[in-house]
Amino acid sequence: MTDALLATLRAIVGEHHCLTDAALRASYETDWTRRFHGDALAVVRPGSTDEVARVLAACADSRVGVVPQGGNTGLVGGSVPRGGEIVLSLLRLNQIGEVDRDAGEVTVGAGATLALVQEAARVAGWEVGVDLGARDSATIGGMVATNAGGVNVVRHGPMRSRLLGFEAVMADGTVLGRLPGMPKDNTGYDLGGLLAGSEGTLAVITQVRLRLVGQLRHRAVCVIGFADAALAVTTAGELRRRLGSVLALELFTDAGLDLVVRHAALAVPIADRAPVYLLVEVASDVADPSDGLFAALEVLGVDPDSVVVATDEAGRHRLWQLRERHSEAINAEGVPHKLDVSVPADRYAELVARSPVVVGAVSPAARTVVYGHVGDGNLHVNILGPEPDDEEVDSAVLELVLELGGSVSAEHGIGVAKVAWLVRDRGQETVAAMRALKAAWDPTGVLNPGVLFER
Ligand code: FAD
Ligand code: 2HG
Ligand code: ZN
Repeated sequence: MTDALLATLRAIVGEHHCLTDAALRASYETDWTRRFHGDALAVVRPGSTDEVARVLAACADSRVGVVPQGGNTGLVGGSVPRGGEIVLSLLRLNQIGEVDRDAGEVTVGAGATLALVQEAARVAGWEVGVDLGARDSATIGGMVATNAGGVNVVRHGPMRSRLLGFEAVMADGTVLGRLPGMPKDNTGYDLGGLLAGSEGTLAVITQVRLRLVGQLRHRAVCVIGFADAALAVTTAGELRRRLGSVLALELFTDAGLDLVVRHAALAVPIADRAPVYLLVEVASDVADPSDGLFAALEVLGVDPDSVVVATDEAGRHRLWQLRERHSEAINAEGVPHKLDVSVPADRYAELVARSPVVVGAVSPAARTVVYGHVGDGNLHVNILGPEPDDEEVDSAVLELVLELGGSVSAEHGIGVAKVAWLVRDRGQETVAAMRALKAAWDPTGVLNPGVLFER
């Protein structure tokens, strides 16, 4: 049966795009953190929507699981096989259509990387409106599938807000969607919105129409040092309330900065080190927004000596590196446990303070490094030390998050890492409604088995 399926898949995508050799499969089988890994029956790389449809129909007929994969930068184990599935790589669907300059819209293949789509949008005088550190590898299809967030959610919302139209293939090979799609379209259920965040469990996204945002040419970035997270959170909230120009509000700690400096070999342009830092980016299309930022900081009583500012591109990039390179610095130290969570704004500082405490209580030798998108209540709790399959520290942090009224996944998704927590977070009734959707869209359960729901 397996041989027959492989022969069918080779006939659909061609010999060179059906990889069964272990060495060729390897990079598709392990996730970015190295915490999640599994063997695939084969890695299949279709070159068109029609090929995706035929591959899916063949796999559904054979009851063989399919793991859709874009850039494989996901952090919850949803993009790599668990054992014996087909990895369906969408990277060849990487076409980028012409940007409609008047409408500010573009249609792109699921496998186009964020960085290339950002470039195409910029050349046409627009911006994607979503940005994240994995931009060179993360694909638009993967970003829709995870409803990716990133650093500009506070201004433009997550990936779902950028989605105008889509094309996707259901488990049985049926192609559905509407392209180009329109900003206003109330013809029944918002299926594109449903696919955003579905993590490859409902359908395989093949094309996406994005609604772009206007370019913000005048920008300033500053990093402010604080004695504790509570002060940083209050300042972030005040800046959001006072300044329409806020584009990013990010938090990191001195322990994280130490790691970044060590591994990324960066000079730190901060004279007075502090326990906690707030990175603020302001941006405007009409005028330099830094005057407004300085005025707001003064009103808030922020000590000017605790602030480092950059308005030129190189300087802004230097400051962003201090925040953006946390993930790679942590990866260089070991295989991390990553808890991407969010809590209501008034519990954020408590989460920052208590995360290392609850981790230390169950694993005294573990190291906890926190950073995140404070403007969205989103904290990334990274833990180094415990073995990859030792879940004690994960449980300690997620219990704390639920106690604080938060979400066990803010932007990375549930994947396989947090399946045990979905019911705890959303409740039996909601998860039953989700399972009903899954059963209707994928009755044989071949799409990303083991992701989102407990088997
Ligand atoms: P993959 O990792 O390949 O897949 C992710 C999930 O989507 C899997 O479940 C997969 O099955 C499914 N999938 C992929 N493509 C498709 C498709 N075409 N159709 C259906 N399902 C599909 N995430 C954030 O939200 N915000 C951040 O700020 C952020 N920063 C990051 C920084 C770094 C350094 C790294 C390594 C990751 C970061 N991420 C961030 C996580 C990751 O980049 C995002 O989750 C991204 O959306 C994944 O895109 P991908 O193409 O790599 O998808
Ligand atoms: C970020 O905001 C990403 O940098 C990655 O979402 C978070 O590494 C992480 O835990
Ligand atoms: Zn993030």
